[in-house]
Amino acid sequence: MQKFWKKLTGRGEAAVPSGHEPLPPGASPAPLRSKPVDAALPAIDPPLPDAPAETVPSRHAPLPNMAMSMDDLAAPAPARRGWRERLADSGFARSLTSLFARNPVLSDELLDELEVALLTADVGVEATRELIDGLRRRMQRREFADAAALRGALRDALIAVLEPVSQPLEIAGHHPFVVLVVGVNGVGKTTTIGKLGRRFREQRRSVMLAAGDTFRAAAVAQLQEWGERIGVPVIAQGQGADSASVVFDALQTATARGTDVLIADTAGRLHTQSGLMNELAKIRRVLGKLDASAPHEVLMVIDGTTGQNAINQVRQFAGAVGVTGLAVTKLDGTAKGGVLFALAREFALPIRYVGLGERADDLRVFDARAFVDGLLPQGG
Ligand SMILES: Nc1nc2c(ncn2[C@@H]2O[C@H](COP(=O)(O)OP(=O)(O)O)[C@@H](O)[C@H]2O)c(=O)[nH]1
Ligand SMILES: [Mg+2]
Repeated sequence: MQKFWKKLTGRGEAAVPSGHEPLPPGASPAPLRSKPVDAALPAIDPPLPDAPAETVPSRHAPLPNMAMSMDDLAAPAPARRGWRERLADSGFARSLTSLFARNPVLSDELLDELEVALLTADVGVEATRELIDGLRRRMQRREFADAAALRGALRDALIAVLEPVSQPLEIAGHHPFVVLVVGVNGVGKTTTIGKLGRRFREQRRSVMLAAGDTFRAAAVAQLQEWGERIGVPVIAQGQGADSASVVFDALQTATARGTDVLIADTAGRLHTQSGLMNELAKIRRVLGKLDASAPHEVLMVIDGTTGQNAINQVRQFAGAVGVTGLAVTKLDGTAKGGVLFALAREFALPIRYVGLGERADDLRVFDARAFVDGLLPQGG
């Protein structure tokens, strides 16, 4: 650790990119289109009968915590951009690219700088030590002919950490399949629900959303806006309603209508932390009254820029509601994306999805190889 801090305050700082450098010549950000996604999606659900608890939203004013308009967010990208393209701008990828460019020759400095890069990207002390010790041993045994060979070994070692947790969410065996989405405020729960709903719609599944974050009025409106965009019903009772009763109603309605997937939003912040954990536990309990196997997935959303604090968050939510899968958002542009490795090592929970941007199609099924290859410089 001492070495790490020395490096950070010394020349090792060069390994930490600003994340705000201009795009390289020739690179252009993908153009944004503002075609509403409903137009592109086939109508799947029959017209819905009026239900008392269901809010069918009309137009909403722009929502406060959204960086772009809903049209931009929900519009499909002209072409699905690759992982490498989305991750290349991330601080983690930049730091790895720069350290291999500065150290073309195999050396102890290269390994030292790599250690700093991993720690800075929040891979975590333990996971970093294991990775670096393994590489150092192999280097001492002269297994690597050059820096490219070491980079190849690093790639394999990073993939080996993530491959076991690269387990996609299978929506099968339950009808409706209930996904309870949890996580602290602002991590991207509601956005991820919108993106997920759209994904399931594209798979021609019927979807319903439950506005279980009743703490803030804007949270309900935000989910309703997504529902409107992706053409799926949203069950809501407005701000201040009992969130467990909203989710209970939603499961009853989804069951009655034969809906394939119910995705429930939840609060990320209440007046007290224990209040939040109690509320989530209560949602679990009431769902279980209708379907003993529900929820079938407790998907915890983590902000990839959070760093090591994500570990504490997962520990807390897993203890209170039994997390079964993770979605890590905002991996585009962050220097902290290494937290995936720390999470994999610490919890071995399946990583279902990653968010590589704010657009509707920027939610990807997690793929360990694509992720690692997106971080490492090309050519090895
Ligand atoms: N860059 C980026 N921003 C994201 C991503 N996912 C969500 N966001 C943004 O994070 C902010 C908070 O998201 P929100 O869904 O409201 O979080 P919630 O409080 O957990 O429901 C919004 O501005 C989202 O657009 C992502 O993968 N990448
Ligand atoms: Mg929300």
